[in-house]
Amino acid sequence: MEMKAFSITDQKTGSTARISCYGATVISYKQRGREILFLSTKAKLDGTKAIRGGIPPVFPVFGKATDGPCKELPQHGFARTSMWRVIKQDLETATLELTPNDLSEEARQQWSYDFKLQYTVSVSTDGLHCSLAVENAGSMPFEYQTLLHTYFRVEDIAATRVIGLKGHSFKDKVTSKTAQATDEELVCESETDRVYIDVQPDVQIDAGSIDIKLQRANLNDVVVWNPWIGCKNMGDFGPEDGYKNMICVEAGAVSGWQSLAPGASKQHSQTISVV
Ligand code: TA6
Repeated sequence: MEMKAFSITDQKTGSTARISCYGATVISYKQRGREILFLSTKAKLDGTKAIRGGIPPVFPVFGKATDGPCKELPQHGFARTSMWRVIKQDLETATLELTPNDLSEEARQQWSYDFKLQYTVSVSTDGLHCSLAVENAGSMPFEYQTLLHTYFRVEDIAATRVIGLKGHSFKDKVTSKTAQATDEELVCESETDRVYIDVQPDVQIDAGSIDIKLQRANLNDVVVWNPWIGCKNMGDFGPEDGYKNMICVEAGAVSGWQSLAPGASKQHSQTISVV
């Protein structure tokens, strides 16, 4: 059974976003009727697995930690696989909340800090705005990583260019090497999985008939991922050649750790607009 989901609509442009409470995942963003996000045809929307597509938020760890306080957690943490509560909603904006009480017993044991996450999604003439506020609600300091794992829908991956990464160093998770981006633009031509570090605030995705601008605040890193033909081996990835029609360009704070003292909070956000 599909988990609870709801839509918000920009009253001026008619742009809409649909959000699943499971994983606070934006599963669709239509700007002037055109779908901007990729959602796998085999995505599980029933709460049995993180949603493959849209914008699953990653917290408190990016990838799989091999040591430290996140080491018991599954890849990408628990935010994308927990049921969030809607605490505020109007026509154009919604805020969802997650606290330890909302977590599974297992997740609570794996990461036992006291926290409050508030995730606000809004649609406006500026685009789709997603903002995550992280609060330390406990008496122990903690560290975390976070990322908005955005799957963009593109017409043709071969004609898709990511612009704005030149000059930045990146960790290549395919080759396990670190390098400096020397090209003006990145075109995926095989499996791509790179973490660009400390990138200037705006990157652009030129995808043929559509240009997307991704603006970030307090999400200094940019991850670019395309599984290429490897997507055939992913049980929830469809269609089989769907890698040709998607690119993940993910705004994150993932190359280091964010520290939060008791009572402190931080805000991380991105705006997606079609230019
Ligand atoms: O953000 C890129 C990445 O971490 C890749 O390494 C890749 O495996 C991907 O996310 C998908 O991860 P998932 O856990 O959703 O299968």
